[in-house]
Amino acid sequence: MSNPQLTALLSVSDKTGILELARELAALKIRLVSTGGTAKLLAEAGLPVTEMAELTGFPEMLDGRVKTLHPRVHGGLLARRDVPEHMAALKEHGIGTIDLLVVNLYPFEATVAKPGCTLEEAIENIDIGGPAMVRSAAKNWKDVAVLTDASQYAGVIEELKRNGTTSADTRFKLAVAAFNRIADYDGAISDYLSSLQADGTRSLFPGQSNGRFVKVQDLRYGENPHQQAAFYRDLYPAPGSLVTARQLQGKELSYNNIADADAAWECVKSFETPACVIVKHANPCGVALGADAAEAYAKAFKTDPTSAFGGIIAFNRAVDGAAAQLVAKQFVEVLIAPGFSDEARAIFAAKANLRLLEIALPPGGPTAWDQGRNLMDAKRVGSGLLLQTADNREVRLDELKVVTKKQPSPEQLADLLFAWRVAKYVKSNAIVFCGGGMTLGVGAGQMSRIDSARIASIKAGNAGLTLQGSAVASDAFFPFRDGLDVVCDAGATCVIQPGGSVRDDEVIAAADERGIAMVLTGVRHFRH
Ligand code: 93A
Repeated sequence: MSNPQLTALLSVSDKTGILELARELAALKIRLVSTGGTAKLLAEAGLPVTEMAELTGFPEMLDGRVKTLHPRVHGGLLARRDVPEHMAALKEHGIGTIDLLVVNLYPFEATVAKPGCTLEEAIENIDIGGPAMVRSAAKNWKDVAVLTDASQYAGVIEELKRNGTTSADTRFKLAVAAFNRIADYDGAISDYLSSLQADGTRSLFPGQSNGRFVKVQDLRYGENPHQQAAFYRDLYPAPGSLVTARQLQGKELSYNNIADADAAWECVKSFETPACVIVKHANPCGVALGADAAEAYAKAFKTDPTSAFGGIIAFNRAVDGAAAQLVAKQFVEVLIAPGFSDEARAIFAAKANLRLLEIALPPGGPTAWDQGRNLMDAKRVGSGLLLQTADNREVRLDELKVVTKKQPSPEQLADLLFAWRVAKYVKSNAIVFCGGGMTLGVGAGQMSRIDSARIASIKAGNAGLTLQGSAVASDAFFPFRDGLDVVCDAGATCVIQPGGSVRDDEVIAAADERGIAMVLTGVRHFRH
């Protein structure tokens, strides 16, 4: 069935599928009106098409900036067919109705995504006439069908063929999709321009999102298979952040992979010397320093070989053949490093599922990357959002305060600072035993500090490691001496903790009584 009175206006930048659509419309005896490039394409294909200039009586002008901004277009789109005065006005001014609008916009997003895009190029790709028509048509959805994406063509054609018209339900859905598209488009323009100053230089810093995020990819599912999920990044990612990773091989990253990879990468990049971090369920289950990547891995693995199975492993040095050979012995979900040698790539190539992520370390070293930048950390709660600046606080050696009679040796101080750095990346309550530049026992995520201490000590025992003479970090103060007694009983001889409890005196006296050294950081690292 066809309706000879129907008119379709076609004006598309992305011409995918437009010829097929136009052919179907023409076959349904729908009149085709089109703008320059689109009209040319249709005419060349032998389709009957009215040029926009013919409809408006004006040539396209100002380099195409004004093509469809005309009452003959907007009157035809906006007139309510059920209001006699509207129809009379159209008649009076010789304007025909437009019943179907097919528009996709100047490729603004793709243009600004190109490296080296100038402000001028971006500006020329801001579509004015397209969104104006889309808005007119979508506002008048009761009478006009508006198509803004090639994926909609087939369904509409099918409906037109079947019923000679589109249903109100279809037109409403198309109108909603149209306004969503315009909102996204305007959002992209607003994001881009907000990031610049008039001379084209940046006004946003890396790591800033301008309150809007850019979708990286849809994910197969969320934390669990029944949850839907997607991955978004800041508008301008901080150099060296996870979103700048290049995946070299392996299966698609999952929601949990990304969360754990971030935990592992953030932790490992906080060390200056070669380090390896193994993460399971968002917590480090092995962290170590070494002369090279292979040694760091071997030590990190020793902390908790059981948990390391199926873990996420991150290095802050390129992975060479020696390290790759060791890692390849265990089951790994994701491996992250600033680089991989050819030999390492060849070894991992045999493990097709293993996801290899390459991320350049942030320039300027582990702590310089975030200086002066307002990196935000977000957490969804109910119908709200908790925002805070990221926990970028690093404690320096000269900030530590020894509060016990016993002074820590230089080796102990080094282990304490190492333990402290690791504890920052362990979920609270965090108790981390360390020695010789490696974790010996990690107690994470318990509701009581004393239980975290007990668990850390049990885990060290299970891994066959001794805690005699170990250094231990607690992410927050000991509220009572009982937690301290547990770590001393386990064999710790020095402790690092923030201090600040009303019972600090009791805890410090207990440390003296047990003959251990204790240093306070004055900084807390809760991580929930
Ligand atoms: O420069 S515009 O903002 N001015 C207009 O009046 C106008 N009308 C349609 N851009 C305008 N368009 C856009 O032209 C459409 O949104 C579409 O993306 C493009 C199609 O042009 P052509 O048919 O010449 O390839």
